[in-house]
Amino acid sequence: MVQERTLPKFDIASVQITKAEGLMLYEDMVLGRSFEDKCAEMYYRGKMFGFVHLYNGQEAVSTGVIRAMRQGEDFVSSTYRDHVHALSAGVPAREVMAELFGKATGCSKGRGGSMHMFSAEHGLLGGYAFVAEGIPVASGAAFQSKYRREVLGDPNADQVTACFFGDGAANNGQFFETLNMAALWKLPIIFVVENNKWAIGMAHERATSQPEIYKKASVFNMVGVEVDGMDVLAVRSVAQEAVARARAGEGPTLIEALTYRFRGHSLADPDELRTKAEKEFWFARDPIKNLAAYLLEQNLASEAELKAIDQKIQEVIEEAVKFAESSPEPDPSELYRFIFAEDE
Ligand SMILES: Cc1ncc(C[n+]2csc(CCOP(=O)(O)OP(=O)(O)O)c2C)c(N)n1
Ligand SMILES: [Mg+2]
Repeated sequence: MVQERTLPKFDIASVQITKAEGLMLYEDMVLGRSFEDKCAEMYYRGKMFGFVHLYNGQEAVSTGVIRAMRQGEDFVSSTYRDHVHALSAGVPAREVMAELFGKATGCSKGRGGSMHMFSAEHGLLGGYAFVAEGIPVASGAAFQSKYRREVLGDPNADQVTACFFGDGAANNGQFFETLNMAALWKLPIIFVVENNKWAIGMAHERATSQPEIYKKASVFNMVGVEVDGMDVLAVRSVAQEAVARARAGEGPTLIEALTYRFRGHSLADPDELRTKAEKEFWFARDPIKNLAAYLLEQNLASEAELKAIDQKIQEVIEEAVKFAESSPEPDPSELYRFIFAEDE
């Protein structure tokens, strides 16, 4: 069995968090998990088609990073594993579910499906199905913020972009080319690699000469940090530093979050390659259970308050499914719309 990489230590005593912040982080992660569980159910009931990649287990990364940013102002780019990034960015669950059902009310008007969540309103630059495809797109968004601020003199153009991708994507050429430019031009961007140890059935260590991805930042003269991606408070802490660095014009950061997907690569994957011991190592580090325990121990929440959030989220998810089911299909007469930008 492959030895598990040692998760970086985090000084939990350094955390300063209010009750409201703690509950917000908990609610966002529960929303992500419950949404994905419902998705699996709906997929197996034949409500959605094509590949569907779930995010269970990785919630602390989405919540920790995106909830350290400005909702609706900053930008987020994702991969084909994008539902939960969309939710953390504030896209309503009903619009994400409707997109999965291919309905006209979906956030991409039913044209994208699972792998192509998009919302201009929420700064969501899209889910991208080609591995590493979002890296240059996100960097373009960061470039335009910098250009508007420094060249066009717009003081409000201080948006930060978070660019999420997997360990597999970090072996793709676009990663190297784009990180070079982003560092050279000091772009306001955070590259977040979600190292879940696997690229479909390829183990990261088997495919990668230097598996510690954060170290690759140094060759671009960029800050690189590794973080326990199962600990939302740790992720949030490194994300806050990276956001501040980007906003201050001090350039990009590469964050490597060590995490694990609790399900197969997609809902079509029987998940037979990963060992039971490996899965159990990571299941024991469930980020939602971790945060719940912390909030209870610090008297930042009671069992009843956490239960009330779980209940509220169940209602949100049920409503999202009803909305998706009762929404209309896209009208065939609109087949050629939304290919190019249109005037509102
Ligand atoms: C350019 C490109 N090559 C190959 C594929 C097929 N493919 C889909 S997902 C995937 C694995 C990517 O793994 P990783 O980046 O670690 O993301 P994860 O699925 O673990 O979130 C591959 C090779 C693709 N989508 N795009
Ligand atoms: Mg991976």
